[in-house]
Amino acid sequence: MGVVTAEIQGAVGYEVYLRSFADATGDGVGDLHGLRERLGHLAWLGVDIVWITPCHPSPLADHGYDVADYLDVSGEYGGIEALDRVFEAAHELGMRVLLDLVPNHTSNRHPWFEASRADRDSPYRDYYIWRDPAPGGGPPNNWVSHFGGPAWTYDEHSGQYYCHLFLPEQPDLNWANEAVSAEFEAIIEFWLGRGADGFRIDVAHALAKHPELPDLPPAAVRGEADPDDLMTVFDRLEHVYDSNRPEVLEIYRRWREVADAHNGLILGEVYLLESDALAPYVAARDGLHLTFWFAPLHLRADDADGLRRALAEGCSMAPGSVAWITSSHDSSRAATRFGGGPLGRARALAVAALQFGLPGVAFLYQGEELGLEDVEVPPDRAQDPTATRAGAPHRSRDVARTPMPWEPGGGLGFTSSERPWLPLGDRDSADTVAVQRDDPDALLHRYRELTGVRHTHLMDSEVPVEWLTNEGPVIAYRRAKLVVAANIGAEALSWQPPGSARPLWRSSPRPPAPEGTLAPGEAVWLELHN
Ligand code: TEU
Repeated sequence: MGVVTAEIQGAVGYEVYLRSFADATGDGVGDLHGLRERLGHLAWLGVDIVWITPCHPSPLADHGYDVADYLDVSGEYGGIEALDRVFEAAHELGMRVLLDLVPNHTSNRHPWFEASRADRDSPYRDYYIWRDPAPGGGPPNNWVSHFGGPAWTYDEHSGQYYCHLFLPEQPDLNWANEAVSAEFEAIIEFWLGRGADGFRIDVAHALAKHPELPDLPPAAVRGEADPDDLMTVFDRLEHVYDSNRPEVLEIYRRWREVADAHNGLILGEVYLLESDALAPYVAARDGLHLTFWFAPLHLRADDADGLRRALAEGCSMAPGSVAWITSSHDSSRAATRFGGGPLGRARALAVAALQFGLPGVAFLYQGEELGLEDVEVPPDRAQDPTATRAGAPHRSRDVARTPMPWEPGGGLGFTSSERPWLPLGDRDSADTVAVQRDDPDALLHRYRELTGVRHTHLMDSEVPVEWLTNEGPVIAYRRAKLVVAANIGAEALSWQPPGSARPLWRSSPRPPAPEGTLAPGEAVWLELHN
């Protein structure tokens, strides 16, 4: 399976949404000095791999997912030396650092795009996807942007359209051009040589496009688009030519060689919700080391059967190659999605407990360890382009991106600024790291114990997962002597392990559940005696 994949088995990952993690400079925006000062929290929690969202210079049309220079770090975050210090401090604490690599598109302010747009004869013209208008005028095909509207913008100056699967400020690179491949291999070499331990690869499924850019067929089953929600148009098309093209796998084969030469890790944000489609990205163990598996991130609170299926499907891919995730900066937080309040928080912990017993890497998103719920962001404070531009405020990702609550008081220990870039929301002192650390009953300690049992009960990724329930709100499985069970329903249910066992970890429901039952949202880890 390769050195890196073997080394990271059983690891715990953590997503740092940099702008909202810790602000050391008092400007209301999180930065790398702030992150370095708070790395001790992550080490204490048991984190092995820290993924930092993009920190490169950017006009911030999509909060850093529009990169203007891949080889530097934004001054707003402290510049490149501040990132060097983060690498050093993380390594001293035994943690790896993954940068967020955005290879599907650049910023429209990247010098490559500026040169590409300025002159049709520039060598950079072919770094991007330019096409003449369709025969009667208008965009070259029916592709649409994730954020609504056509995936094409007309450039008056050069008389052609350019392709963008996200905002017009995020022009898509042309991965059929060898020069683009060479640029990214150099970028990967640069950061691995400078102290990064690998990359989370943004939109990893979409880099290669069908060379003829044919129209996309309509999706078979998804009904009519909502005219008030531009983002629904994207879901009404079958993404067979703009996504998941076979050529994309070749890109990761090349990156894998570069990464392995530096003991670096490549983790794809491969946003494909069927395991059959996703498996080829990791199956041959010659491409991505790891892929995120997003199916568990789209479930309703009470959909136990869907969750069981999503977990089992995740296990059906190459063992040890899945990065498990229940929350991210792109989705509503798990505690909210699973119903909010004490039950929502308990279910979020229960789902984490299920994922933490599985092979691969289990990720937490900042604040998940505190049981944080979404924050409602008023329209006049909205930042996310899905809210401000795509006509889909109810889909705004701002709700999961508000600042991390470290300590009680004015700026919650996040900032000394009066006006953080996103509001702090109605967090109370019991939500903060400092208060939860002092309270042995707080969720933070349950998450920390969970990372602990994951590490101490590490087993070979080939040890199969045997499902102990096939239906109903109790999800339980066994791997060798380990048994993990969770009740994600709203009622207490009776449940017995398949033999005598000693407890390794429990989610401590209040009031405690009687012997032989699991309370709503309760989860346990047990070790069978034989
Ligand atoms: O997200 C890409 C992506 O695939 C998701 O936006 C997905 O389409 C969506 O969650 C479906 O509901 C990445 C980043 O994580 C995101 O923050 C960026 O906005 C986006 O890429 C563009 O770079």
